[in-house]
Amino acid sequence: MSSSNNAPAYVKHAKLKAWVDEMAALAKPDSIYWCDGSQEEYDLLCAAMCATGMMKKLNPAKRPNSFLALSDPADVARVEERTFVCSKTQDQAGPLNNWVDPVEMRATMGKLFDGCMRGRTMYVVPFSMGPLGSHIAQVGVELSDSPYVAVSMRIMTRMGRAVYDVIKEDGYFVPCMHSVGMPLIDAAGKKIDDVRWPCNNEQKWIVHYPETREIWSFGSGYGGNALLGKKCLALRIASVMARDEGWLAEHMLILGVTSPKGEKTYVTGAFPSACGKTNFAMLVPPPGFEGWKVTTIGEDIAWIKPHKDGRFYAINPEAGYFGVAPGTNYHTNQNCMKAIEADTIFTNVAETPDGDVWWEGMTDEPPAKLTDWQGKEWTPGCGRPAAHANSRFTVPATRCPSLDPQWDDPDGVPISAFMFGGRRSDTTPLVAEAFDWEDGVYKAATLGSETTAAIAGKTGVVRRDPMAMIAFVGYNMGDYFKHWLKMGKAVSKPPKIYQVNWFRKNAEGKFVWPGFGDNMRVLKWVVERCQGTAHAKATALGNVPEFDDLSWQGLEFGRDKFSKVVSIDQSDWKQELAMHDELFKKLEGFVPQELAASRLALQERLAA
Ligand code: O2Y
Ligand code: MN
Repeated sequence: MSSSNNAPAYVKHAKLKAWVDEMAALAKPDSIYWCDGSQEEYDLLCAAMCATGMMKKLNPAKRPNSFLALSDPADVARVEERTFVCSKTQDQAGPLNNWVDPVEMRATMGKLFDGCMRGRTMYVVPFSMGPLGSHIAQVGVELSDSPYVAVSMRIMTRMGRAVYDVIKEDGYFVPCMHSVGMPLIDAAGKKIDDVRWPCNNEQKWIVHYPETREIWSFGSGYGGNALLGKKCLALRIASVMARDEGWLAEHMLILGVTSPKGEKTYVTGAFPSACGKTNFAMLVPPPGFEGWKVTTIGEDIAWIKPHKDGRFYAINPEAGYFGVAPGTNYHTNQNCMKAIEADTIFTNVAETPDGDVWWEGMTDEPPAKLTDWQGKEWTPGCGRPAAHANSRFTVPATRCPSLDPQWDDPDGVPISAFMFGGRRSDTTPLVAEAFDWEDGVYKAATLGSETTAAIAGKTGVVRRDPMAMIAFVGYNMGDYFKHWLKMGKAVSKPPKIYQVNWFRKNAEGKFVWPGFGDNMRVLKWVVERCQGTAHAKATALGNVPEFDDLSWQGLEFGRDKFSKVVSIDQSDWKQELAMHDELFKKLEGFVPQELAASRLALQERLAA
């Protein structure tokens, strides 16, 4: 095994090299490869994976410079039940996180990682979450025995040699240790044959140590479990940094809206899974909105800091998109479809006979024949989905036609509004503006969304997902609410807070609101509210638009339909408040009293 004295001369960070040595001594890889992030390196790693069968090059005439990877059928999504926040005490992790004593967890990890990279290469992957050198950015270094992780990190983060110029000799970095958990040589020295997608289906552990800001991930090579810059660093560990340092690390898209007059307004949006977050981030304004433009800063995560001008400024810590393929098409998300026309790694989608990709919802008619996400022959009507419901594309942000010119600005962009949206067939209106910061935090904290079959196997069950962060807060959710309340006072001009719901249904079970590009009608109203030019009516739930407050050019949507998407039903809200109470019960002893007061005020407004 090599030691990190094979580190390139440009790596001057002694502590980093010592850590790499220590981890290599534990995991015992055959070799260590220091990623420089170059195009040549990316091409070589992809070619090597094509040679082993881990990836397949797609037809360059159809999908230039793009690849398809098919995972193990049991390694297809984040594993929330195997995700741990190992703070010193269980109360620090809170009732909504899995917790194991860090001393016990370190012993478990030590055993699992001992020799887990035998026969493999350990890749040293330096990355920056956020523009290189930005005061809002953070550096991480991931050690991984997966070349798929190395190339994906190059797309998803600012990965490579320039990161060492940021941390120089002793700069801070978050250590991220990852193994697929399948050595190629066993403890007795016997060789084990590799497989197309190595992983460990007996042992999967996604572990965070918030006090020491470390991440250890074992057993999975997929997405959020393995690309440790994303959910592990940019949300769970960053949420702890943000609490300690006075900022916000949020599961939010960031978009810019330019009006025909050229005024630019940035808003963020937090949405649980299956609420069309990527589509909203890349929205194309509908006919009738000529002169309006929506641009994308990010589609998943926002780091938001108070700025000296009294506003919050946000960056997207990522540099690429790891989006869900099924349902994406030129109608639902034209910008995204254009982005993934080239330079994309697809995972677990189906392959067409001519070497292109396909997934459910990509076209009205499925192709006559495909190879499905498990490599089996597929025909329409065969009874199986062609692509996995959580199949993904990994694509550089720079390919997105709606990319905002300031997406890479190290200072971030000023935020005027925070939008929180769930998928609700009833109860919550199309849009409601919070009366004040506390009311907004209450709305965000009690955010609920209905499950979909693709996500949960069961449709229509409302799950509470505070701030869309239930799976991503690296500490106690009650303390996170307190932090949010405090952050409202950290700036003199806090953003307005909105609750939105694109998914109201009528008595026949059909969606009433057209959604997609037509969400622009709500977005325009939000922007105009921020500018102080739009009217609203006060209701028990907040300030809502009246019919004439929204622009209806290009859409036939009468007052009748409008009243259906904004109506407030007393009995629905009785149930809703009871569900809020269930969440607060789970967090008993940790919920800030301001939220209890907001709960009471809401009940009184509803009764009035
Ligand atoms: O299943 C995974 O590993 C990915 S989950 C994911 C990916 C991109 C953006 N958001 C999410 C999420 O779960 O919120
Ligand atoms: Mn997400």
